[in-house]
Amino acid sequence: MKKFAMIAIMMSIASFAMSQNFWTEIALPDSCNLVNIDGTSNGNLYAATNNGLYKSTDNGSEWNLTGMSVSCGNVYIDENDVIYVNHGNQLLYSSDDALIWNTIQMPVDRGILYANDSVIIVGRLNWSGIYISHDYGDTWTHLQVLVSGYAYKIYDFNGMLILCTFAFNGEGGFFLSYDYGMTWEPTSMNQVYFYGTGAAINSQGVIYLSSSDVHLYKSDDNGQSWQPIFSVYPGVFIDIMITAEDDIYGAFDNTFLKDIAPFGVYRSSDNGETWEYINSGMGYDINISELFQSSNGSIFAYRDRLFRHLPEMPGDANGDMKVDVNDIQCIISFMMSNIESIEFTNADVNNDGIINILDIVATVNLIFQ
Ligand SMILES: [Ca+2]
Ligand SMILES: [Ca+2]
Repeated sequence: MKKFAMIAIMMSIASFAMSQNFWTEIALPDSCNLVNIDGTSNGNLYAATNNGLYKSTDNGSEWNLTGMSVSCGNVYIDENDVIYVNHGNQLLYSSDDALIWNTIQMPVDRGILYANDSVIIVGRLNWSGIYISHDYGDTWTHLQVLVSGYAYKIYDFNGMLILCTFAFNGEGGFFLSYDYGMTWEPTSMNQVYFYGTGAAINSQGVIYLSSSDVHLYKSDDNGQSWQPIFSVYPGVFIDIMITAEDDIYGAFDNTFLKDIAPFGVYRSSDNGETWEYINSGMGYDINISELFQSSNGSIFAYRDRLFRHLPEMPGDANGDMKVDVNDIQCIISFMMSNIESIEFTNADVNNDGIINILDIVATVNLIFQ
């Protein structure tokens, strides 16, 4: 207690001012190469890496290795919170938050694209077709919907599946399925040397597609017709995401080198007509290939490095979406060393642009409110 009082006195004369950043970088576990992140409806996050599957229960601030300690191709979590991870030609799944795992033999050494109650589709980054099973892997059907492209991602928008494929010496683009993957039909965006990279749907049911073309495409009739959006478009988005407020986020990396705009994240608040570069806290020319929004509304952007943007919660200095004693510890660490990452806007509880002892007092008040 005496020590704490000393620290408090020291800190009362020191304070740290900083402008508000949109992004906070999150440290990944040592020597991990991140493949992708997905989350369950309770807010837990899972990261597939070369070292295994990591879990975060505090909104990404800390990651711990699960029992799945083999290299993971990618992680996919379905709408029933069943977690799927692939390792070689094994597909492993858990229905209890990654405690117990079951094994499915896949017909290919490739990642998972899609799962729901009765359907599993595998063959991510596989150019000889995708495979579908209705019996948890006892039997597989080979769907040669794309003989010259890489299947990259599948999105499910109210029962319409969108398959994004990368051209591979041939045709790439988007395929649609209205029967949960049994049959697929090409769209008007299927061409040679064409990459379908991402899809997202807004609150009005309008679907947006990102591609290697110079435009986004959108459909307001559930995929029956598509219109290019001729916008001041900064580059080729490798992923897009739409928030509940209908802000569109685009991830831009150096996969397509014809682009000259800075790499990173862009945002449009006018349905894709104009875009702004969202890089504060991230820097310039950071390659971002994936965007993800957790069930509590936090936005994550990553490729080699992981960044997070939080919904505001005054007092939540460490960004775990709770206000407790750990946030006071976080503010103290930040003030003492100025090294610990901090959610500045949340930590600046009294909103005066600096982090000091007054914010610790205000945080204590929030905890005991
Ligand atoms: Ca917190
Ligand atoms: Ca303050």
